[in-house]
Amino acid sequence: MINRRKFLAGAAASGLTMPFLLKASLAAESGRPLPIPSVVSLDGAGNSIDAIYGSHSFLANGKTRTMGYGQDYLGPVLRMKRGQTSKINVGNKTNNPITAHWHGLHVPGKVDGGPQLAFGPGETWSPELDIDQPAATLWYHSHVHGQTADQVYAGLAGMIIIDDPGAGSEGLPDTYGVDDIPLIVQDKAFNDDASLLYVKRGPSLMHGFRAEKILVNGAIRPTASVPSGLVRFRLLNASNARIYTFRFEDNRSFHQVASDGGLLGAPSKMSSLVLAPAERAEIIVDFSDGKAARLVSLPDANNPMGGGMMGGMMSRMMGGDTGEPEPVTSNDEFEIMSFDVDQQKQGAVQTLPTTFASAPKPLFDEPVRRRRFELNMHTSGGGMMGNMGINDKPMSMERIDERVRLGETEIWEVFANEMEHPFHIHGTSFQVLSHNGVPVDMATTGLKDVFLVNGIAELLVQFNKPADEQTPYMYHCHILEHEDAGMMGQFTVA
Ligand SMILES: [Cu+2]
Repeated sequence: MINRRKFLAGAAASGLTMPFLLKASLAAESGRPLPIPSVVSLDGAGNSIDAIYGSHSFLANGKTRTMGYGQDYLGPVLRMKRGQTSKINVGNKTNNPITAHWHGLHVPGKVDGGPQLAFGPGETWSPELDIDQPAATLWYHSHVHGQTADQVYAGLAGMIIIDDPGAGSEGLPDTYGVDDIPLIVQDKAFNDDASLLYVKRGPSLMHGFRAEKILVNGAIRPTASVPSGLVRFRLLNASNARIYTFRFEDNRSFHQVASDGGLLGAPSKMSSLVLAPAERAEIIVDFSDGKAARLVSLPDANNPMGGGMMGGMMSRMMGGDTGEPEPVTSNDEFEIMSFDVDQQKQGAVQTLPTTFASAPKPLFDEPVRRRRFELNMHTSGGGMMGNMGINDKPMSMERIDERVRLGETEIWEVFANEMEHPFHIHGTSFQVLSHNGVPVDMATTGLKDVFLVNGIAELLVQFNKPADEQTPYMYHCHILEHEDAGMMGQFTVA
């Protein structure tokens, strides 16, 4: 079988893509030092971040108009402490409604930042967030219905770190920016004038928008300098649609220590890691051998039209598709970023802990109910290019789809056919019971708030915070083009 990657490589060799000179000049964009986002600790009052338009230098030859929370592109890392109330004022200095949704945070619907909480230009939203969950890596992003994909792509997103003062560091590297490093991974495309290229039609609507340039913390394929020893990376897939399959080019193993909802009970050894949009994973990588390393990813084959040459050709014929990142390995993997080891800097942690006592435990009761969610690429009544939806209904801001009882445990069955969909639920963390009938081990998966469904997944859920009809929670596909096209529903908790 000729796969799409090889077809594209062939096309490049025959001169069908961009001219060589342009390509050579673009190479200078990569290899810049990894930017480390600034940190805002929300442990007092008076913290403000405004959503703004910015101008950001992604490329060597021009500035790009972007959006950000309090900065040109993306936002600061927000640190919140378990047991405290985080207060923040989010201003809107853009020309459109925005929100700030705290993805993964267990807070009531009225402060969750979902689509019903959109606020207009010139307005300020000041939620108070009671932090009541284990240490974890979360994120925040705008969530305006129909505009989420555009606004997140432009830069309205950032990382959240929940600290648990009662649990301490658990023996893990925890010096921010030194051996505890956020990695916000995204893909982008640019027009010739350096403006962001974004399309939401054709294949970029059907499989989600994927692009050829890989950014980490807002820099194209950067290089990080790391100490000799164990380094913790907080990986966040903040891409609109791309699913990554990460691996180190030298095949070194690493350990996953945390998932969406916080620490695993023990480190889980692996040599590759799949991360769907909105998922997080904390991994520990051993750099004590002093060797430089490169993080790569397999191409994303999640495509309703199937992979292979026909899929690629169909995509091109329909328009609205962009290029794929340039492969750098014989497996067609592309580069995410690289790492140099600073031998002068000895890492603070040299030995991996064996267990994590503060890892969240599943605290679910016997499930009292099952609900079924079928993710639809087309809903009936909408014609050939009809809206996407869930249970044959496109998202409506005027309709409450489900009513859940506070504190009751349920099983949610999520069905995804045609392609894989990362299913996200607001307001809680859930346990994955099974995927296509095969039990899923929580020891390796952890508590989740996004799960990449390919077939049938059973999720054990319980909601312990309320959400009323005015400010319901959402469940939705986190391929943002699908979400905006209607693959989302609203539910109350009371
Ligand atoms: Cu989807």
